[in-house]
Amino acid sequence: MAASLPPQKYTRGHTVGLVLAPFSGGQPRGGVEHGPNQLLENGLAKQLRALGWTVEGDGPDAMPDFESLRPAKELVHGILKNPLFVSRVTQKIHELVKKTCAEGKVALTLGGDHSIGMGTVSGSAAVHDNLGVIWVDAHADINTADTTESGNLHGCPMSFVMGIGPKVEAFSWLKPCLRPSRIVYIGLRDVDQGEKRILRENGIKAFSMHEVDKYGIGRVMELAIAHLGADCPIHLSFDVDALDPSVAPATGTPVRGGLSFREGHYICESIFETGRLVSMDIMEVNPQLGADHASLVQTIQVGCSLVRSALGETLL
Ligand SMILES: [Mn+2]
Repeated sequence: MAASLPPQKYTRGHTVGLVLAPFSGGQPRGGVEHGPNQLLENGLAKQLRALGWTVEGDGPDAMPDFESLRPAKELVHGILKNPLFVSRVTQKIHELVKKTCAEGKVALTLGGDHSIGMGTVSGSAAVHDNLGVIWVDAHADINTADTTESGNLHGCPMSFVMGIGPKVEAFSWLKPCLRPSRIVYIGLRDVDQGEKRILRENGIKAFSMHEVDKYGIGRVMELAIAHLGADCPIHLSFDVDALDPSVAPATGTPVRGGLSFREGHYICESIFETGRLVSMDIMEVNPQLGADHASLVQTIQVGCSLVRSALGETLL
């Protein structure tokens, strides 16, 4: 089908390379590893093709088996859970995202828990100079091995890609690849004390729900994109828990007072309009959580529609 999509500045043509990340080792709840399969079963690839994209990576044998990467013996680093397992999986994802971006495609990673962001951000940054990251989340996910109170690595990806905090031996492959000035947060409302200090000390731009309420999402996106600069490639990492639990209930760490359905979609639409989206994550869809089947279906459908909006679907 002929693409009516406008040209994208940093990619060649209109090809999406899917990176499937059925992984839950960065947090304690089972189920989130089924996120990619559920998003695909809901027709995500077909929906993107209908928008004019060529979609790769959804073949019958595409789903990777990360269990084979589980180490027989874990490394110990304080209270961190599964550091070696998370390291091996995120390194694999890093390689897949890097390869996809190097081929001039948009890398779309379907999670899985947000520890996967270590691989996606670093993989995209390995190809795209001056990458700007828009991290849409209820949480800052910027704890270090020192500040984490849970030991769950899905709360740590940002500090790991920035290279702040103590070195963790298991992650020797992960080199610092993101400066604080290249990050914008949107949707924060549940930030740990240690994380608040890190955000402050590093001068990281963050639009919490307070700023979304105050300025409106339109102004927030203008400011967010202006902060990153008018001409940089953009990585969007969208944790569905950024949305209000009434919009996306089937997720591991829901926090009330979140983004509305439209605010979430507006974020995606305005990033597509820049023509500079080079990679995207949709994370923390957990089909085993949520009160009933309807909340599961609702969450998966909203995950798909966020991706469509980021890849050019418009209301008119
Ligand atoms: Mn997150």
